[in-house]
Amino acid sequence: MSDFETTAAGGGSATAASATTMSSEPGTQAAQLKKVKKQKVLLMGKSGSGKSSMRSIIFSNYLARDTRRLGATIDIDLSHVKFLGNLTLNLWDCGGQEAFMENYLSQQRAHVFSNVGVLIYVFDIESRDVERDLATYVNIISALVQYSREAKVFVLIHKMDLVHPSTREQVFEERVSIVRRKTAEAVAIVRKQKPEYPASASVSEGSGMIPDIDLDMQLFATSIWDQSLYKAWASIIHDLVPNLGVIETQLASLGVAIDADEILLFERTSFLVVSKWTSPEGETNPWGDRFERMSNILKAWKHTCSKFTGTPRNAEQFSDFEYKMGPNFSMFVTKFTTNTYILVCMPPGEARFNSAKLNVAAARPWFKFLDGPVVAPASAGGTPREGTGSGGGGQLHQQHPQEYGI
Ligand SMILES: Nc1nc2c(ncn2[C@@H]2O[C@H](COP(=O)(O)OP(=O)(O)OP(=O)(O)O)[C@@H](O)[C@H]2O)c(=O)[nH]1
Ligand SMILES: [Mg+2]
Repeated sequence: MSDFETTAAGGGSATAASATTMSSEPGTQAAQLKKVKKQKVLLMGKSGSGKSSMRSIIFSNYLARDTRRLGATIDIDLSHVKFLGNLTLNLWDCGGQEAFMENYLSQQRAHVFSNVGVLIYVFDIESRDVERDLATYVNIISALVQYSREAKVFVLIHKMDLVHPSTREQVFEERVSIVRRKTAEAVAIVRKQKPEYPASASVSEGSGMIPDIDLDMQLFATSIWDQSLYKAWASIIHDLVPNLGVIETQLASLGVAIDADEILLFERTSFLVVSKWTSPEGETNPWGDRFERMSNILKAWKHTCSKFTGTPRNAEQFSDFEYKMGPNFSMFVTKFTTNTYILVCMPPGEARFNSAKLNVAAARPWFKFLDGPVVAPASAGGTPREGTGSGGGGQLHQQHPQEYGI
């Protein structure tokens, strides 16, 4: 088993009640919940740009400072990361030394670039040879477009901690426009070689404008030394998670039922945010980066627990975390399903808090599908909010706002 293989495999014994209750087309949804998705994820970029560091922090509980001890990756380091119960990421961490890169682009071209779901390309912002880095990037994108036209591309402008905070935004924006331009060039090269590809692109070379290319691409500024890493990786996994619509609908039902301001669902090993729900009141929160901050804080908390208990970092370090901020707000984080933790943030009030905790526990069976493919669809019941589900779920504990004494 790979060093990076997590142990979050789901039990697979869930009932389908949770999913079927919320759908207007229960048959379609139940079929969806049975699927196990595998995704080939390529992690590429120059040697020393920080690929293995990120992977180790996100999926293997490394501390940022531990990454200094990582050696250069030789050829391709392949790992299978189980994410929730029904998604496996086949992570190809491709060593970035020049000889390896040339090999991926020549002898191993079809092997490396076929059936790719996601390409994560990492640029070291401190690199001294930007032109060369960009030339390699163009070659990689050309190979990707040639073999996996549907792949999504995430470009990480990495080691941003090395740029002075006052110029970070500007440096990032400049790099974004260069990378977009180079991407358009790469796509144009492939189109020239393969004229059968539809020419929906209007490639505006040299303009610095965002060219209209049919390549799904997002760019992020990242650093292993802050929460930016979690923002980028949460976006990467977000689109890959199966049954996202079901998760979102059910989180919303739960949030409304317990009068929460916000609910976040985390994957238990990486602490990446899988899904979230925010009430209209919660939307007024001015801290736009609070999601990735919470991932970072909870991961650090987990490491602290490990340090003080002397238990391995990979072990499950806590099951409950409560924080009551006087008259401002209350929150708790609790183990939810086998593969997830849930965070609930709400207005203050002891009764409201206790009731929410009970209701979250009662709602667990409706989210069992997060732990593995659903095996036997059960008959449709009520929604978690209605508390009438027949899939082994408990009743939600209903309380009206006035009962909370607010
Ligand atoms: N300052 C800073 N250093 C980083 C960051 N990310 C990684 N590093 C450092 O960069 C060095 C190289 O990181 P690796 O993750 O081994 O690089 P790699 O891309 O996997 O390199 P190859 O395996 O050779 O392709 C390590 O010493 C890391 O500690 C970052 O965000 N900021
Ligand atoms: Mg490496």
